[in-house]
Amino acid sequence: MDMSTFINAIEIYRVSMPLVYPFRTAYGDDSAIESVLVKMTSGDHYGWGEASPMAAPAYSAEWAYGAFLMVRDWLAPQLVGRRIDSGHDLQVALGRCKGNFFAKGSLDLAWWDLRARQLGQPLWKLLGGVQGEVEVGADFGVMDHIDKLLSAMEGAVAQGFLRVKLKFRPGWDIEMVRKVRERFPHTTIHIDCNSGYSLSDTAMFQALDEFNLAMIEQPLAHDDLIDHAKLQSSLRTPICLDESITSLAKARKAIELRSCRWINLKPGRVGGLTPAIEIHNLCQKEGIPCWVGGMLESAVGASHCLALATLPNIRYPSDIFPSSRFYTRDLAQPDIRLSGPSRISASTLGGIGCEPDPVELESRKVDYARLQA
Ligand code: OSB
Ligand code: MG
Repeated sequence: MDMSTFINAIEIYRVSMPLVYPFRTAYGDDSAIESVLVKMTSGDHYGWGEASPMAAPAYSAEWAYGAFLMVRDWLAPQLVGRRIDSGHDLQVALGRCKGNFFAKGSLDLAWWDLRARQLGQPLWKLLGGVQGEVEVGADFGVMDHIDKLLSAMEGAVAQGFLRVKLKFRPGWDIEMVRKVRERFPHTTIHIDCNSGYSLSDTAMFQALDEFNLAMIEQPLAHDDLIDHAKLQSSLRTPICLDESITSLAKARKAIELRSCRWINLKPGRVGGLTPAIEIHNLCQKEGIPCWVGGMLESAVGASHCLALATLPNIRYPSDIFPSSRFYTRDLAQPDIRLSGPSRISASTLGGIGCEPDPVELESRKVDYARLQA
């Protein structure tokens, strides 16, 4: 088989996917997820990628419409009509453009799916995964009342979820954790602050130490490493960085500065699977465990996350959820389902093993572009 990958065409879809209920975090409330799906074609083969930076530039500086334009006008033109034989080649080709990690990530993911389909191999095996079934957690956003959260948690614990992640923001904070801990003294719990705090909140984070949280995800600014190092040195509870880790270089600096003891790996946030694997390998060497985060992607993006989560230094249940958690009908099929309590299996088919349903894709489509060699 000819294993060179000449990129004949790239198609880009901006879609809006209504959520079953609004997702509420420290950075805002969303009732639909805007996402960008990318189809990369080489000869008879194709692969799918996804960028899901959210509709507004509130989680990071990127946003879905911006990512669509970025891929259309700057990134895809660097690839179409060229041979791209590795993730490294692709990153070099896109490297002239600064930042825009989610946008770059959509193309990197599409390339990996394409390559795995060309080889007729499941993506997780091509990435070097150790086993096809991964551990996943439950997570809960901000709710109207603590009783709603407690009963939702009862359900998750009864279903056997191995850990629960709680969104944490001013007004839904330490008192919420106190009540949850009272009711669930032994459950593995962590909080995600989505960069809602500053060093002036150090005393509050120190007070959280008594609740034995598994970690505190991204307490401080989205682009900070230094204040996180200061905060970490004053806490027993480990800090996990999410937003702050946008590249291999940032991961190296975070480790050197001791800004965190865990890293939440999101392929989109770091520019794709190629840099995500590099960060994973660096963390493994440096003794920093990782887990995989999600952005409420369709099954396309979630399947890439699943493949990444099969790597050996993924040591905490990941934020990968059954499609029904967020969507009445997933844009892609087959959708994501639990394979057992707190477990999801990566597909045994070639590539990521799923793709957008054409009817669903058409009905969710807001913008479309096609570049051809
Ligand atoms: O910070 O981890 C985050 C979802 C969208 C944007 C940012 C984040 C999240 C999550 C993922 O928390 C958890 C989930 O998919 O419910
Ligand atoms: Mg997070």
